[in-house]
Amino acid sequence: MMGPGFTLWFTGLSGAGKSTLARAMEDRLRTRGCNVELLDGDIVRTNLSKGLGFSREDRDINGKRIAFVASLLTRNDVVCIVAAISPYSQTRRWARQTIGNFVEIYVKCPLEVCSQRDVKGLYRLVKEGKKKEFTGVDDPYEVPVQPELIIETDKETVEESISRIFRKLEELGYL
Ligand code: GGZ
Repeated sequence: MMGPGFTLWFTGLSGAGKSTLARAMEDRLRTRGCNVELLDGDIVRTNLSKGLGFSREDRDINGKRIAFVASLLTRNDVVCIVAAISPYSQTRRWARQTIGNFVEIYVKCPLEVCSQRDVKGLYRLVKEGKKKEFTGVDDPYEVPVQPELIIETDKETVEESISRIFRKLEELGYL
């Protein structure tokens, strides 16, 4: 299937479930015949954004690079899925304006739950004082004011979330 491209932009804390939802959406959309590309923050940071840190400036540069690539893909009718903390409203607003067909999904999960999940052991390092500037702990996360959708990963299953995202995409006319 070819259709108008759009970007599905997942934002939220580390461990909130962005990558899980992004990969599930990638699979489902491919099954439907869409051309899909996934830009995941931690993967982008090993190549496109190699060398960048976590200062406001570096996170902003990272977000803008992702948005730039997403805009190229989107205008060529690819469905681009982004999973990046993208903690600053200003950067997300820039992404929205640059990309155009933009669906912002706030992956909401309390810090305590993310910290308990600690999928990568990063929260533990933060607690031990071995990691600084960690989003939600000693670095800001600006909650999205008007995202297209809010997914609460501590309250719903991945299946439920995926269904809600599909319904939203249909409602918005992308699918
Ligand atoms: C937040 C950090 C940090 C700090 C390393 N703060 O959950 P993860 O591990 O796999 O994904 C996070 C990733 C953050 O990259 P993003 O590109 O998504 O961030 S941003 O949009 O803010 O540029 C996390 C890991 O890197 N990580 N240090 N200090 N997350």
